[in-house]
Amino acid sequence: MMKKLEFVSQAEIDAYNNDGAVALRGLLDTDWLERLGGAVEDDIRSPGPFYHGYDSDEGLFHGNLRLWQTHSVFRDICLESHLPHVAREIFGSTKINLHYDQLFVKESRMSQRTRWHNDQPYWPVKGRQVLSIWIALDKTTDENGRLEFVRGSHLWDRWFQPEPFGKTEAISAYEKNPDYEDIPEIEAERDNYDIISWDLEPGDVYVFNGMTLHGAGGNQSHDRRRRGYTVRYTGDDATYDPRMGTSQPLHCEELREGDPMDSSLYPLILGS
Ligand SMILES: O=C(O)CCC(=O)C(=O)O
Repeated sequence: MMKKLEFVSQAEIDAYNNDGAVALRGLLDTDWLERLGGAVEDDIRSPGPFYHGYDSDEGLFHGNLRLWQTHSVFRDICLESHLPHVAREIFGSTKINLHYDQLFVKESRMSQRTRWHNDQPYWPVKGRQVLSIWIALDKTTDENGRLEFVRGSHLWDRWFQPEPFGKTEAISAYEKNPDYEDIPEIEAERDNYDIISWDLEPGDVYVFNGMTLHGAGGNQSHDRRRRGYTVRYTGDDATYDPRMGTSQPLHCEELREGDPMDSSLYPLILGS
């Protein structure tokens, strides 16, 4: 028997499956937003070990990952909140593992774009049940850098070579994977792509597939930040795949290629 849906509607699941991205409204309440807001300031003041800011001449862009391992608020939202249940409903899976979490704070007047990319080429994970939940901590519009997605690109099965995001990123170059292709000029040829996006209120989220092409404008606002916090989960079919070009901080010594993700880096949260 089908399990009853508690957090998402069937229409939202269909949109995720067909388009590769969907906006869910009001997923985080004010209590979570306050706790996360405080945790973000903690990380800016005293960044956790995987800080890799994307600052450039164009402004301040604080980035970090694997925050759940060092801050209790990030740990709680990743492991103990309703977010893994949201992922399970969307996948229709029996199990959920945390993949990792990541912070993207574009301060006002930070004109640098988030380049177009799809995520899974950066990640040592194989499978279709791989998603991200990008949480808006601020009102997010075209002006301050909302995310944009190429509709249906998660179904292309095209793996684009990872490139660094900014000059101060810890990784200055990703190993070239001969099976990957260079990313096309999406921004210069926007009219050739079916680009979708939504404005978000604080507490709204984007959910998108690990293979969906996405990017974001800079923050052109003079007084509005754009704090985005992403939590990523995997489901039943995900296996470890440390192929060339993937991000070293996501490699896990406990796992061999083809293993299910279950490990201390990718904890099993729901199911078995
Ligand atoms: O927030 C951004 O600018 C980029 C977010 C992103 O690429 C992601 O969460 O995968």
